Amino acid sequence: MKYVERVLENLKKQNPNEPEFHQAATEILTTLAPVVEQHPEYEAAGLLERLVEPERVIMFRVPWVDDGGKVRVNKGYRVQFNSAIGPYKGGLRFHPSVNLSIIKFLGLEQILKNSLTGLPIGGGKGGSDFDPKGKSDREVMAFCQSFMTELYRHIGADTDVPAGDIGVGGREIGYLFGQYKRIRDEHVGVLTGRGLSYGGSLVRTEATGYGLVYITEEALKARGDSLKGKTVIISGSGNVAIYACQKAQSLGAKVVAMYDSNGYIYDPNGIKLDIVKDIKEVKRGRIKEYAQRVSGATYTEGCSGIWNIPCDVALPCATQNEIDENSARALVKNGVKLVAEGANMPSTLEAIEVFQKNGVVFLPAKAANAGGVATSALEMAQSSGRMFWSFEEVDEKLKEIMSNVYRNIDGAAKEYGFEGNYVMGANIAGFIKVATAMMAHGIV
Ligand code: NDP
Ligand code: 2IT
Repeated sequence: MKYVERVLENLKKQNPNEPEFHQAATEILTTLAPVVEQHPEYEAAGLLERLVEPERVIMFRVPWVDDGGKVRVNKGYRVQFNSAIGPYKGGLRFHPSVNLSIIKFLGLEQILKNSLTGLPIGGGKGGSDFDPKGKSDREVMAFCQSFMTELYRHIGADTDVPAGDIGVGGREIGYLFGQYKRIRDEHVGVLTGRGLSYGGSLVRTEATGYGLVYITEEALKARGDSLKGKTVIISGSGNVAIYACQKAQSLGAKVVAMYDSNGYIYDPNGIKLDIVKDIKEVKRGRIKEYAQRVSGATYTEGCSGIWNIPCDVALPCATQNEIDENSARALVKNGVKLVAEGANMPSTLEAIEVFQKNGVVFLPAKAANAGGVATSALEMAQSSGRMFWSFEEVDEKLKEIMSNVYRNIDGAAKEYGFEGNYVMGANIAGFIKVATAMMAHGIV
């Protein structure tokens, strides 16, 4: 049996009941075969076995008191996956579906994504099964303070730097930072996505969505095309979706549909983003309200129907496995030209195959959404340098990073004989830097 197959089989045996982790590992390991065949020293050094085993997994109890005086207990996680090229870096997700499998798939993806940014950041991820939806600000604060009261001992500006992800935005980062600072008596860059008044970076809020659209435009440009005049579908209506929509619109695309976890809106005249922002960012409400406020727009209960809407470009920006094989077939049938993943692992393995077999340009998450964590690394740089860069400066760096990511994944795909296969290109290009660093460090 080949090295990658053996490692994958062992991983499944040693980590049963972790389907999302198996899925991410399968996608990554199967594409690395051509590289490890060229480098027999990797197998001798047990490199892949070490890559797929987190350096450290922290699980903890998070007790807090709700507004009714009732004691609640949630699970807290931080998976410190790989620190070969820099301190652990990756978001925290607060969502009722969070479990160890989900945090491990996100952490594994993060290692290669962070490597692709070209910046010195290792891979980590964390979170909780806490659901911020419907909670008061005081309840969210109580939860965040309790979460940080355990987490603080495991993180640090040069050790592990968490940030946001699903359910963790500016409000949560503020409460988490406040508690860290109180316990440690240190005002340092221990979290990114901080507010601008206490060490945050301009563009971090917009970065993932903007970066996604920058790399999309880059891929279209390489094909003599652009987003101008394209019909676009964006799933989700959170941080990534909103700023992807804003940038796509500013480049002349027409975004016609978005969703939240209850259902989707379709607006053939083009989404009015200020209304989505008011509903989702200001009121923390439901996207359904959009159809009541905008004439000509419709709301449909349930999410998967969104992929039946004809479009040129699809930007899944909500969550894992939101595009399955059938949804991918519907997109292809309706003539989709490009799919770029704003969310982490939004396409199933079967969906990716459908896109690739039908000539759809497919930009995988670890490349396409790397702009968020890249800008987090720029926030870290500003923190340690005690500097503050202008919006234009950060945005320019983000653009350059995304263009380099595209060039690297395109180049790696070509070099290994898989031109246009950006899953191969992204995994290989991300892996090589991490592997080189791990080999230099010896067996650790
Ligand atoms: P937000 O919490 O801001 O938004 C998440 C959006 O996705 C919401 O509209 C939410 O709907 C929807 N959603 C969440 N879970 C589901 C589900 N199970 N089914 C349908 N819809 C769902 O998160 P972000 O925008 O930050 O993150 C979105 C994706 O992007 C995630 O996959 C995340 O890992 C990834 N990502 C985020 C980065 C960042 O910088 N924030 C960076 C790179 C990737 P509702 O409002 O109903 O909950
Ligand atoms: O998935 C991701 O890359 C993020 N949620 C952002 C992580 C970060 O550290 O900015």
